[in-house]
Amino acid sequence: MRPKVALITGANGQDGSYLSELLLHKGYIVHGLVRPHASASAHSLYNLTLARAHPNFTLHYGDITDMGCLLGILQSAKFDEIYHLAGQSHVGLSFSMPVYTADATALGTVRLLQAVAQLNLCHRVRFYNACTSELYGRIAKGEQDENTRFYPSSPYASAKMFSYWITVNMRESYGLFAVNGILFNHESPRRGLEFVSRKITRAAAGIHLGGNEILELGNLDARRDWGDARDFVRGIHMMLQQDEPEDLVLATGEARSVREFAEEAFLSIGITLEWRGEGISEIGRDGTTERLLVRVNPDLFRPNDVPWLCGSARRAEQKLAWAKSISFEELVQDMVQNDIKQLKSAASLKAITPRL
Ligand code: GDR
Repeated sequence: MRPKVALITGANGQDGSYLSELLLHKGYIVHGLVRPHASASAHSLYNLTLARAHPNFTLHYGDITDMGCLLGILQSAKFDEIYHLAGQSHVGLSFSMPVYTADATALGTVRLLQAVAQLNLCHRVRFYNACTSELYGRIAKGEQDENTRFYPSSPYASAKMFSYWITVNMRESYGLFAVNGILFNHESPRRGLEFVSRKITRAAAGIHLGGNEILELGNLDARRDWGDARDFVRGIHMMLQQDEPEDLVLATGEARSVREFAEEAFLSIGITLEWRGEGISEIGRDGTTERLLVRVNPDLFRPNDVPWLCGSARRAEQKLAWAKSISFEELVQDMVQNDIKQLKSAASLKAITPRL
């Protein structure tokens, strides 16, 4: 039987790199689309290593804002599945780059879908669109699922809203097997350092190794449903194996605050944070030494932040037999331990380099 061929846009990101590995493991031929200037970032190294080491992985340099490039890639192989993960994915940054966010995240999706339609691939390929819990926005309360009202509260969420509906629209208009995965936050040791989870675990790791940094954070009270990216990537693949396309939520059903995330990360290295308000700052101290470890920086607050997100993945559990396998505590510990390892090897590299 011919192996399945998949295209992953944004293959250099956290999800793209795990998904590349998962599909290769399942015997797929995988093509990854990566922006040329993204290739220097740490997590894209996984893909560059893959590209060099795995005969079934092909790396394409290109951009989701370039229609010609998308048409060229879609014609370069007989794709069975397209996983569209590319876009500007930082919610905070989208407030200062709304036009670019719309171009990459909203128009990027319609460009790719239009390329699929133009090449008459609607009845050949299956299409996954990476959607987000941010669609529920600032009015979200209790648990959110596939039937909860959307209220996008950032340029990022508004762009994703468009990508959500254009995906539904292509499914209904042209019979494309297209699915929106509404994924709540999902983290891992490969998470970008610009997201709060990794920012926290990296700082905790540095402090554990004797660093004297102070971790600066924005809104400590925002609550998110934090799952593990490796669990979620399994779910993404399952979504394209459904008999009929259906948009599904992946989540853990547990909401924790940024403050709780920080507490858990520091606890994993034996530090209990004690929070004390001091003017506009809130300070977390190491209970034993009274050292200042965490400070609130008002500049890191977003113009509009989503206070609460907590998902119900009951439909995905039912339909796909998907289940999370990693707990919040295990995830945080894993991230901190990986950051400790990374920092140690970076330090040993630095120590070795001058002598080489
Ligand atoms: P989010 O993730 O916006 O939920 O989007 P992020 O980790 O950026 O923020 C989570 C919450 O933490 C608060 N916060 C901070 N955030 C960052 N980045 N840096 C800080 O210093 C900081 N301090 C507090 C934020 O205000 C927010 O409330 C992620 C992305 O991966 C999206 O692409 C994806 O769609 C959603 O998750 C699901």
